[in-house]
Amino acid sequence: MKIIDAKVIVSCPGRNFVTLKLLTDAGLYGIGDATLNGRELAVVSYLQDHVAPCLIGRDAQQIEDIWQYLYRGAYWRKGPVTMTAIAAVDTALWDIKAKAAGMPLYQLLGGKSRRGVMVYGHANGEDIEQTVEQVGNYIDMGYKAIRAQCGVPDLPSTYGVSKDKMFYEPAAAALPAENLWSTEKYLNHIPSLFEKLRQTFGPEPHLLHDAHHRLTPIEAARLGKALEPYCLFWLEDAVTAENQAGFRIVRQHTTTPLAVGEVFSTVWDCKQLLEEQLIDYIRATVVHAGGITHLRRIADLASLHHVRTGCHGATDLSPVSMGAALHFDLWVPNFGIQEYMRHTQMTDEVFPHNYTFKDGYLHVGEEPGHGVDIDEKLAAKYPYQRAYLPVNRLHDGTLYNW
Ligand code: GCO
Ligand code: MG
Repeated sequence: MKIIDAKVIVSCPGRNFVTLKLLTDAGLYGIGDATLNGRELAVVSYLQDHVAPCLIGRDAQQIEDIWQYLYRGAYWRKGPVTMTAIAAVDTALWDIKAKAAGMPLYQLLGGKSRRGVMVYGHANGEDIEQTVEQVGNYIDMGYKAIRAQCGVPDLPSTYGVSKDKMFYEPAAAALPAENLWSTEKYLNHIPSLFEKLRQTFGPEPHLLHDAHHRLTPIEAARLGKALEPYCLFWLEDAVTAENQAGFRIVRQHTTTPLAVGEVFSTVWDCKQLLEEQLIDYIRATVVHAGGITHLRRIADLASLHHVRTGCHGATDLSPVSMGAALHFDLWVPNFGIQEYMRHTQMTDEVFPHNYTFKDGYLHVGEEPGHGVDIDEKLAAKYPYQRAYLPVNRLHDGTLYNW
């Protein structure tokens, strides 16, 4: 079964998405997500100019060989642009293989390890009261797990807090917005949010929080300790992880479970974190970590060290990523949780899909493949719009982590 065409489709139904469609001479096609928030066109060029010419004529069934060809064969390894491009090819090839086999993708991976995929939603508010109300809404919708983010007094905008409560979207179609950040104000405020959440909702709902790489290891340790009485499911991205050894300090001080890795692109980004058991959940996902083929290797290493998966699932990952991740989640033995931010109706229409939400779980359909398609005609109606994530500065103007 030969690959005869590789189409890169850019569409902006409210936000930018890059999609790869691989077509074969057997009449089957596969779809992969290639979206890298704020750097979308770099992946488009990587795919169109450098990858597509090498794919034409290759056997679409040789997923592993093609993966190695694109990773080892490129000489320049790793990095988010490369690994997102490889992920798109890999996801499309798994889609084709599953369609050829007449099976939903999870069957090819080894079948279901669970009945459904537990997901967490995003509740956020400008203050504690509003956030508590939003968490309540998610509980009413049936969610078992909710991430809670809250505005910080005296900071005009805070990561994770949006005007539109259901569809949080941090990228904006302009040059990067500049936000103000104060770790001191944040650390003084956040524990009271979780105190209030536990008082209101009791011990049952899983509560999560994302510190979005804003803390140093010792600050993260302080936050983890302060949150211990409220038994979080996880504290996410407390510290940037370029220096993996930095997590040792956090780990030594707190029993709050730690999650990290939405920006990781290979197993090398988390090798030490996993081998030293410095984290509890690995956030790498299909689209940014080299596709199903590589994510499986990360999950296998994680499982040796008691680390479970918690795939990134923000709205800047297209429904194609979500569909593929759900098949992965259904199979992976050391599954933890899946992030699920709902896409807008406009996005859902461009990407028809068969996954459905019920009682806090997502379920995939039984159609062959990963179950997500692209409506190319509709996609063409929404041309690319340059957009960026914000940047952060401290009070004195120093550029900080966003
Ligand atoms: C999350 C993330 C996102 C990211 C976004 C950046 O936990 O969902 O932190 O909100 O900011 O995916 O591209
Ligand atoms: Mg995050």
